[in-house]
Amino acid sequence: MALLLAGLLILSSGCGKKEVETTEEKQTFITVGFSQLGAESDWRVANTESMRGSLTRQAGFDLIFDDAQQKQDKQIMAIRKFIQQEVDCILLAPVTETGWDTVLQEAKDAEIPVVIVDRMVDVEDTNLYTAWIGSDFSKEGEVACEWLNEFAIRNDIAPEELRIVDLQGTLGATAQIGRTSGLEKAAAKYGWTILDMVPADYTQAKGKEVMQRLLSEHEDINVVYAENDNEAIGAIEAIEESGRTAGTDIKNGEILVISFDAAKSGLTKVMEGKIALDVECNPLQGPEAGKIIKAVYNGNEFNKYTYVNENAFSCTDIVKSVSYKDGEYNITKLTQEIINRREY
Ligand code: GYE
Repeated sequence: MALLLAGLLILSSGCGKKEVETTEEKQTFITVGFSQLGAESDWRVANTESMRGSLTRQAGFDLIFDDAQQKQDKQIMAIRKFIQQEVDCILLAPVTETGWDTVLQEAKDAEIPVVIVDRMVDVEDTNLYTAWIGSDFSKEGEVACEWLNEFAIRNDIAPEELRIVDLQGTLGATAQIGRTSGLEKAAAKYGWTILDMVPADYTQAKGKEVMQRLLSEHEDINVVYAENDNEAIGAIEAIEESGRTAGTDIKNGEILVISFDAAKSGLTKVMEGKIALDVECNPLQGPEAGKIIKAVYNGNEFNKYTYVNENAFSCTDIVKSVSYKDGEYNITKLTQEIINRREY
C-alpha cells in the first residue's frame, strides 16, 4: 500500500500578512507490479498503454512497470522484485505458457494475488493465479480458417490447391498455440497443403526475413497465415520485393494474406486489399484489469476468467459470416471509418 501525503498551501494576499493553511490528506493507492513481456508489436504497445492509462494514480493505483524484452527469466526476476517490494498485486503478461509454477508459488506464499493478462500460464495448480483476462486464441484461429474454407468454396478453389505457409508467433505463447492449432486442424479437416510453419517472433523484421526465405524455397505459395499484423506487414514487404502481389486473386498468382490483431497498421493493409482477413485481438485490457484488481483488493466478487470482445475484418464481402464451434461469427467488411476510430 502506498501512502501519499498531500500538502495544500493556501496563500492569502494583502498587507504583507501571509496566512498559511496546510491540510494534510492521506491517500491510499493499490500498488501493482506489471511484468509486461516486451514491446514486439503494435498490439503489445497498445496493451501497455491501456494498462498505463487505466492503472493511474487518479484511479487509485500506483503502477510499477517492467518490460522483460521477450525473456521469461527477466519476467521471473521482475516478479521476485515485486514480491520484495511487497506490492498489493502482480499483473503478468507471460511470454510463454510454461515455467511459472515456482515463481507464482513464491507470490502465493507472500500472499500477493497475481492477475494474468493476454496469454495464459500453464501451471499445475490454477490457484496460483487469481484471475485471467485475455482472448480466445483457438477461436481466432478457427474463425480465420473457416473464413478461408468459405472463401475457397465460393471462389471455386479446390482445397488441395491452397498452399499455405504459417508465420507462427513466439513458440509456446498461448496466441501461437491457439492460432497454429486452428490452422493444423482445418488443414487436416479440409485437405489443405501446409508447405511450411516457421516462427517469426511476432515482429515485422522477422516476418519479412522468414517470408523472403520461404518465397525462395517454395515458388507455389498462395496463402500466408501470419499470426499477427506485424509479421503480415513484413511478409507483404517480402512478397512485393519479390515481384509478386498480395491480394485475393490467387488464381492469377496473388498471395492471400491472413492476419491477426487488427491494429491500425494491419487494418490499413486490409483497406489496401493486401490483407484479405484480419481477425481482431483486443489489447485494451486495462479497464477490466483495473476493475478486477480493485475487486480482489476490496474482497468483492469477480470472474476468474474474462474474455474480451473481438471481431474480424475483411477487404472482401465474399464471406460475411462463418460458423465455428460456438455458433456463427460475423465478419465485417472494413471501412475507412472503422480505421479512423481505431485507437491503436
Ligand atoms: O497477437 C501479438 C503480440 O499475445 C495476443 O502477442 C498477443 C499477441 C499478439 O505480440 O501481436
